[in-house]
Amino acid sequence: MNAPNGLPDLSHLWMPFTANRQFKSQPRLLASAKGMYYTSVDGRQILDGTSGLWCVNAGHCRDEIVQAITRQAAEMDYAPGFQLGHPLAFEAASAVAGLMPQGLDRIFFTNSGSESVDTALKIALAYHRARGEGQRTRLIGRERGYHGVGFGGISVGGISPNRKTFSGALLPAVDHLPHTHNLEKNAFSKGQPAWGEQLADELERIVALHDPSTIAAVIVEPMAGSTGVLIPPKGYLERLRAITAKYGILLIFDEVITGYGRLGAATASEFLGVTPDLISMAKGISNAAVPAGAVAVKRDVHDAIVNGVQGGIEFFHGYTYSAHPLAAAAILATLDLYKRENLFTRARELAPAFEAAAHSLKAVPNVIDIRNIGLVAGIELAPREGAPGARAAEAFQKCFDNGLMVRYTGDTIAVSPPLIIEEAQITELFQKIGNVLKEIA
Ligand code: PXG
Repeated sequence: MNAPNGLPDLSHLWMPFTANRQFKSQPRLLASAKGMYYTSVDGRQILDGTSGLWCVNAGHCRDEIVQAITRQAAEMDYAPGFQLGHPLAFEAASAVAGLMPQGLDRIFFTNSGSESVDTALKIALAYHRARGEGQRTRLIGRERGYHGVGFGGISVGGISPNRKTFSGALLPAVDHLPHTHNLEKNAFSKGQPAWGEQLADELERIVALHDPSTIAAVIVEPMAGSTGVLIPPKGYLERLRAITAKYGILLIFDEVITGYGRLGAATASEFLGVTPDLISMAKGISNAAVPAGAVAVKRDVHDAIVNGVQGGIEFFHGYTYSAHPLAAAAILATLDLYKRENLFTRARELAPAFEAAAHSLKAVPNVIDIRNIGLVAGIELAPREGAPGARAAEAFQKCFDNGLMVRYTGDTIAVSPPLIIEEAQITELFQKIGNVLKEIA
């Protein structure tokens, strides 16, 4: 039933990560999307500066993906994935494996980033157990890490509001590395900041404290997206890799945001030249057209588990919708589109213009940092006295009113447009942000 204002009844839907009461008093509803633009229910065109929620990397409603999903929905809507299969699931796994770093060619499908993270953590535990090191149960995350909302993900994650309500029920054996954000040392860095490699040595301290024989895995986002675009200092990930390798600890890169072209390569791992043992992914894997996620696993990790039992099920884990036919069809069409249009290379080639446009806001009032890598930028604002986050929240709302979608977290505005963005749209995007920031100064 439509309310008098033409909107549906908003009361029943409990919205995720949203101030529900506030939203419903001032709703922002989207009606359709094509290419670089959303159209709001009141008919306004909105430039998508965030690829939806970092996921629509090839732009919206791409014909090839729409057709693939439509065809598959009519052909076979669903096939059980336990003890049965369907060809597209295997084809999609091969296509994903083809984009992963050398050696990470065993693929487990999920439906979301949260599921991918929890799956990766479980694979790490299963791997050690299969090798007779079942005492390795400790997981190491990082402050300001976001790994979704499963109990595993919030336990290794480092965002206190996501944890505190559930604090009595988090995984028991978890520790955290310090985050790498440091404005004093690294403000206005372009690409990877110069300072901070030694923060990886904190892992040595944690390993010594707990003893390496108790630690299963370290999980980090190569670039932390949700908590404000935190870019790894030069040498930092390399050092994490060296320390984990030294102690037989698995390294998991959570590439839910960085996967599929965001930095200018298929993975951050490829772009930054550091290869983990597992990669969790979602979002761009299907261009968000159908919910999908996956974990790419090094072959010897997979083999230790799958060849480690005499017979029967090797890994007691999976989802009703792992490799759902519509997801598999969307993944295949999406990966094909990325390849055909060279979108990862395109992102890499656009990155310098994107960087220049982002850093042109340096002198704008209240901008205390601009950081960027690939087609991602974070613009950090000075918090208002006694009201952290308020300035960025206002900027978000004003941008939306001015036909631009951005994200904000704390007082950082995050920009991560579809990889099909044109240079003129990059200019427009940052000009709009600049104008809004001057207006609300
Ligand atoms: N890991 C990472 C690194 C993520 O960024 C997840 C896991 C969880 O994925 P699902 O599909 O379960 O939501 C994410 C999700 C934002 C924002 O505005 C970021 C995410 C989701 C929604 C908003 O920064 N990242």
